[in-house]
Amino acid sequence: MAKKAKASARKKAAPKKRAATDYLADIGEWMVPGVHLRTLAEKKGMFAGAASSYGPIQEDVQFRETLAREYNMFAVANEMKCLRVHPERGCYDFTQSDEMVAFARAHDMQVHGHVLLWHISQPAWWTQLPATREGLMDALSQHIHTVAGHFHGKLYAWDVVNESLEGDGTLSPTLWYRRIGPDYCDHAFRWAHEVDPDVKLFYNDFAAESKCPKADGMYKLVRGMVDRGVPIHGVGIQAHVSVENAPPPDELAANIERYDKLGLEVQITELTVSVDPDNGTKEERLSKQAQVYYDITRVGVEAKNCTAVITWGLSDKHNWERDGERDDYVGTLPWDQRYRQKPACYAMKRAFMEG
Ligand code: 9MR
Repeated sequence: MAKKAKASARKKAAPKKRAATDYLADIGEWMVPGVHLRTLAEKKGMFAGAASSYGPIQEDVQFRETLAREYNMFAVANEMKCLRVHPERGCYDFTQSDEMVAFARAHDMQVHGHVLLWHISQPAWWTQLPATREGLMDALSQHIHTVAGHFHGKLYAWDVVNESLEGDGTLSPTLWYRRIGPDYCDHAFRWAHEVDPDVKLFYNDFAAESKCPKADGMYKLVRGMVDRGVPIHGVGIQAHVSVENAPPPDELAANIERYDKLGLEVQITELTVSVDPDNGTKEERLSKQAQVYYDITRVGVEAKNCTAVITWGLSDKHNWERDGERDDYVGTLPWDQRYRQKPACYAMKRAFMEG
C-alpha cells in the first residue's frame, strides 16, 4: 500500500455539494465491472474498509464475496473484544478472530483490530479482581500483552483504547480510571507497543467528528500522550452520524488536520449514516444519505493524514442499527439487503475518484 505521499500536493478545496438527486440519475455511470471501492481507494494510497462480525462471513456467501471484492481493509467488529477472546481470567479463545484474520489475509486485506481496552463487552471477572491499583494493572497488562502478542505482525492497526471520554471531553469514571488513574491510557498503549512494535496504535471514539467539547477533549487527551512520548500513532473518528445532524465537512477536515500537526494518522473507523424514516420519500432519503457519505469520504480522501474510510458493516442485511421491517427501509450502510449498491456506495466511489 503506497502511503499518501502525493497527498500534500493535492488541492485542499472544500468538498463541493452535489445536487441531492445526482446519485440516482448517475447510477448507470457506475455500473462498470472492475470499479471497486478498493481499487479506487488504492489509487489514493488509502484503505476502503468494512467491519464485520463472524456470522456474516461464515454464513453469507454474498457478504463474503462483496467484502473480499470491494474492500482492502477489514475491521473485526466483535471477536477481538475482551468478552470474546478472554472470557475467563487467563483463558483465551482466538478461534473466531484467527479465522477472520486468515480470511482478510487470503483476500489481500489489511486488518484493523478492535479493541484492547473498552469498558463495554467486558467479562464479569474484571469486577471481581482485588480492589488494588496493582491488581488491575497486572490483569490489564497481561490481557494486552497476550492479545496484542497473539496477533503480532498480523494487523495494520489496533484500537488500543475505545470510547474513554464523556460528552464534555473529560475521561469517563470507568473501572480503569477509578482504580489506575488518568494515566491508564498511557499504560495500555505502552503495553501494546512492547509486544508488537510495528502495529499502529489508535485511540478510537464517537461523537468527536465536528467542533464540539468531546472532539476537543479527544485532541487534548491524544496531544498529552504525544507530549509524554506515549507510542500512539493514530486516531479513529468513528462517524456514526445521521443525515439530520451530519458533521460539517469543514469542521471534520479541520479536526483531522490538527492530528496531522501531531504527526498522527486518522481513520474514519465506523461510518454509518442514519436517516429519519419520516424525512421524505425513500429516494430522497437515499439521496440525502449519499450526500453525507460523499462529504465524509471526500474529506478523508483530501486529508493528507487520513488513511482509511471504514464503514461499520457493509450491507443492510446485517445491520446492527436495523429499525424494523418497513417496506421503505433505508438502512445506514452502503449496500442494501440484497447486496445492490445504494446511492451511498456510489457516493463513496465518487468521493474516492474526485477527492
Ligand atoms: O456492532 C457492535 C455490536 O454488535 C456489539 O453488540 C456492541 C457491543 O460489543 O458493539 C458494537 O460495536 C460498537 C463498537 O465496538 C464501538 N463503537 C460503537 C459500535 C456500535 O455500537
